[in-house]
Amino acid sequence: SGDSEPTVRVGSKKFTESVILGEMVTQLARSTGARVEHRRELGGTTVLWEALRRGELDIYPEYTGTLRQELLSGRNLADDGALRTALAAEGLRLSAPLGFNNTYALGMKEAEAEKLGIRRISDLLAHPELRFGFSNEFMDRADGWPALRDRYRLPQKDVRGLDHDLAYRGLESGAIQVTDLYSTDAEIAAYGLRVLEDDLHHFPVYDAVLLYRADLESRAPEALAAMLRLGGRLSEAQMVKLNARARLERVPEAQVAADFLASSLGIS
Ligand code: PBE
Repeated sequence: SGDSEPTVRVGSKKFTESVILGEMVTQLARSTGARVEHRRELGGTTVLWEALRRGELDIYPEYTGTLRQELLSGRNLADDGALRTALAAEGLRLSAPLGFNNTYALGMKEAEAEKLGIRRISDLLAHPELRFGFSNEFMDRADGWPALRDRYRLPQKDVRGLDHDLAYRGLESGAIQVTDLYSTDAEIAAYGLRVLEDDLHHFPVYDAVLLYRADLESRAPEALAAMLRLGGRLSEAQMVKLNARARLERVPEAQVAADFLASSLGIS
């Protein structure tokens, strides 16, 4: 790599929380003087994973459940050590958990769920006419719609894929009645949505982590140490608030990240 190559290449997935976390990591690495590039909203989970493995990225925010159920599915990686060992074989490492779980969940408008008597995902069996709209990635992930449908024997046929950021407006307009929520989305409270109980425990825990190439340890040790300071620093309530600033108040992700780093880690 020549002089024009940045030392650290950060990636983020195409949704707000991932971009905020990518910005935090970027700014932390920059605070050590490193040259850092953030490839924002690069794509879905598979795109980020492949770019990291090819060496086109050095680090991006990921979730433990996504590693276990989707990226490394089919192996028994239930305990932490097994997951870390499987990643090490790919030249990859995991940070400490950042401190929050962002799980998938199914959601409906509160009033509609109440009227139909739906509290649990199992309750959807009695309502085959409901219109489902799922984020595109959820439509074909190993932990997504096909597996959820099989687990619960859900009968719905009106099921479409859509951009996650459009799902909430779809619920508002009535175009769809059920969608996959990300549990740290600020819209859940803002739109008054009911989160259905996953009574058969389909979804695993999705602890947020940083996933990075092991070679960063020798290539950019100071930048890496700075980025790893994010471990344990974000509660679920905190992440929901940060998502709310970006999504509901339309504050740019870089600003949301900068304000958080200044107030929580004293970095400016
Ligand atoms: N998640 C839930 C997904 C999107 C929503 C955070 C586990 C992921 O990015 O893997």
